[in-house]
Amino acid sequence: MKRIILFVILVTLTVFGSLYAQQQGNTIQLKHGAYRKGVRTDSEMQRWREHGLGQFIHWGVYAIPGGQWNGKTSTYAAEWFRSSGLISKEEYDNLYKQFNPLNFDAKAWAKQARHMGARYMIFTTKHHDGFCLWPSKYTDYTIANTPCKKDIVGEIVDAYTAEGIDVHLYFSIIDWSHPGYQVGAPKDEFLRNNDWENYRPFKTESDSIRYQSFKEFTRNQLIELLTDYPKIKGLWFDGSWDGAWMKEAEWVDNLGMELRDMHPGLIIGSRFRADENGKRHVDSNGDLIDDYDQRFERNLPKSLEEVGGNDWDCVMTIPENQWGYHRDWSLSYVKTPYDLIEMMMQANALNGNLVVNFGPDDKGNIRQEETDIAREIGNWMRVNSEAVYGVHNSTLEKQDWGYITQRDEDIYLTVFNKPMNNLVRVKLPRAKNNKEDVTVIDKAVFLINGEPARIKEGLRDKAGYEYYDIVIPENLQKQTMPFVIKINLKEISRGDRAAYQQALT
Ligand code: JFZ
Repeated sequence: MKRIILFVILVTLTVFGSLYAQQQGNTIQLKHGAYRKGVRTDSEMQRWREHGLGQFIHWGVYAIPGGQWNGKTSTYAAEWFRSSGLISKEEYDNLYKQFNPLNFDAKAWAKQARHMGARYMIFTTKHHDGFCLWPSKYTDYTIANTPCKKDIVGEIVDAYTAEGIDVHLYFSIIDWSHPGYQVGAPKDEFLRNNDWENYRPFKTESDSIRYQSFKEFTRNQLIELLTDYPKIKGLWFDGSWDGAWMKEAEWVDNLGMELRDMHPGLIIGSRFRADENGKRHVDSNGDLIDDYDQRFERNLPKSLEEVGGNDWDCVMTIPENQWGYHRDWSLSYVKTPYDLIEMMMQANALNGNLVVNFGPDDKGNIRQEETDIAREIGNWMRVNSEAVYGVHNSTLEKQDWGYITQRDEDIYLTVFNKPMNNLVRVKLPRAKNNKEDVTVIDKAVFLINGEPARIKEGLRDKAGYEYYDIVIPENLQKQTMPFVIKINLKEISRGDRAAYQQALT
């Protein structure tokens, strides 16, 4: 009998044990996947999360043609000009000999970024063409061999850091200038067969051997950047979709650890490495690789579900798809300060940062349109940045008039679509003690002038939710830029609700 009981217990344990394991999701054991579930909680990452707004700068020798050559205009992204077909590779690769940005003034750029309200910036140390804006000792294709000779990266890091703006360095894995760099066999070859194990990025053995020198070169340059610019906060990688790089999961993973060891707190986005199955950004188990999601390039998420609980930023161009300087901005729609502020609030309301890209010209000037945008965003931020820095998704449900952000008990309603009846409707959450209490608006004030807002009597829908309307006063009805109403909620007893409503009218 005892044996039978023991047997039954064992069977029960086994069955429930395996059911439990299944419920936990069949996670694959990965050697080079994500090392963490959920977000980083250290102070460096906490600081990054609170930036709200950043600036991206794409600068390099592509600013010389600025999208045009011999009277012809490229519709390609200006920083891809080498591939535009309008210039020979040879001609492009000699442009650096003319790179002489006499008006470059890192301090002026940094001041402008601070006035705009940016809390971090990302700077292209080296784009796909391989030209280095710092005097790298591992190649001759650098700023040191131009008439300019300045250490541009060094000046940027110092100037921005002095303005209180954290610097992250953009680094392209793809490097067309290095003899060991092989355009790994097209990734579609892998995508067609979906057979990662047998995917071979190189056509020949010697390509694969030469690639070793490229890997060493890349490692040397990254170590050099961290050694020479210890003030930086993070690395923003690009071009890691290259098939050869994606096949190097172990090597790249080790390199990442080496860089992190060198620079405690270093922030690396999800665009650096793939796991051993060639999965980028998120690994084969769906977990985010490295510290924040870089997938929302020029494409904001629409909901918190899309964000999946991760940290993220969205880098955004001002024209449609131009990162580097393009002389001709008539090629596409050019975003307005209003558009960019709206994108920033959308990002902030979904726990992300918006990063606005600037592309200075070959003289080192920031174009007039970008200067105007920086100034207008800055003017707005001076009044409303409370709704931007250190905020997160609000417990209040989004409404059609705009976006809602929150910091502790302070809730910020940023109104973009001003309702024609001049009433900003707020749907209030149920009180925690639902039976006896109701939630009401305690305080409401317009950030633009500090004036308290008038609240109209509450309505209640069939599901028992309460709605209150905030009245847009006459002096704000003609306001064309978005404005912010800061509110606080409180819970009062149902009995007091009548008195509260009475006080509103
Ligand atoms: C890359 C670069 O090729 C481009 O020149 C620019 O530097 C940009 C910031 O990054 O372009 C990309 C990279 C990834 C996507 C789109 C464009 N993507 O994931 O959709």
